[in-house]
Amino acid sequence: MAFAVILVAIVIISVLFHFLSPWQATPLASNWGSIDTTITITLVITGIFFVAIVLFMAYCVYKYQVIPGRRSEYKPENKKLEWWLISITTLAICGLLAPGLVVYNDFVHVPPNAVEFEAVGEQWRWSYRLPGDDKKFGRTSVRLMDDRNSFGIDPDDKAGQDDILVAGNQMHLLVNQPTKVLLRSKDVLHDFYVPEFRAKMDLVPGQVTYFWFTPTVPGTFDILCAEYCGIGHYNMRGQVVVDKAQDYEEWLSQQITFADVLTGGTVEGLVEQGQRLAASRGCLACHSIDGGPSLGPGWLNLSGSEESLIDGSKVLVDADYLIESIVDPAVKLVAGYPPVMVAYEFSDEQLDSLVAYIDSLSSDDLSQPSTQPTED
Ligand SMILES: [Cu+2]
Repeated sequence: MAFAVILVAIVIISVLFHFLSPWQATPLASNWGSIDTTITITLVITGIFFVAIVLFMAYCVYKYQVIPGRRSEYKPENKKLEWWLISITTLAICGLLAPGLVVYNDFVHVPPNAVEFEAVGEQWRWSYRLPGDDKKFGRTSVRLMDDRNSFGIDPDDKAGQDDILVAGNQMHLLVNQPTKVLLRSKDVLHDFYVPEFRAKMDLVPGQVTYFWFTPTVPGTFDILCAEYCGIGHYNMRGQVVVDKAQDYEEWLSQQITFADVLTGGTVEGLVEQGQRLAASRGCLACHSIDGGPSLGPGWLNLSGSEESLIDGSKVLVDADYLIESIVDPAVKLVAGYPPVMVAYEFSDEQLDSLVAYIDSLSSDDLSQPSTQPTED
């Protein structure tokens, strides 16, 4: 009897939790209301089955409890009951599968007026490319990837010259513009997910995957990696900023093309070089620059401070210490952080630029005024 009561209580609490829970989906900001409908259909069908099966169990536990002297009946087959069960289950499974197939068909059939952008994932950051005026992406190859060409664009392909390479982890999109996103991974499986758009797709090394959506609400939305991809996975965040036309054009005019990068048209100082390097080599996945929590020591006001090491000693953070920590991170381990950083290989010039960038994030550093990263 007690077990039957517990089963009924589980049903009541589950249903109440579903309706009263504060963890509901965020407001929809794309055209994919049909994905919400599919999820609702799935929840209703599985919900009805859950309630019916658990209540039936409770009924049986109560009705058929052990009574001395009562014997169970032997009924090897019940054709009528079997047909009922097969029919209802078949209908329910069709109801679960069919709407998903219809919506997925829409999801991968891109409308002809869609514009394209590319999102590239790697441990543990996002970067983005636009096709430029010719609306065609340049060819890419993993063999061509290096610090200056992190997308691996073929310099001999004319279509790649005007490709726009977005600096930083923020991508801007035009509101109400159907948009196709092409996805590439440089290392392991990742997954591009913007919860407000309801849309997500895996990034598979060696393949280009895609889907489309129309952002319908201006604003800033987080891009999450929704496929576990290593220790920095939780921090693999990007942002989509959905702009109205004027803001979008203004942002677009500030971006650089692949040709600019090739010709060194954007002459950058040591700090800017370090900032680009830190972003392109994934340093910022584990080192915050805004004082927020991170997997490794944050870089805000790091230079000139004192760090406590795991052996209890202290060390002054200067250029020598920073360089040593980059090329041989196991030598001096800072207390309170897991020893997960691997050794990095950089040229002397690159190391100097990284140190200059870290220095520039310290407020008492007077030699590099106004070089804070302009992230908004
Ligand atoms: Cu990832």
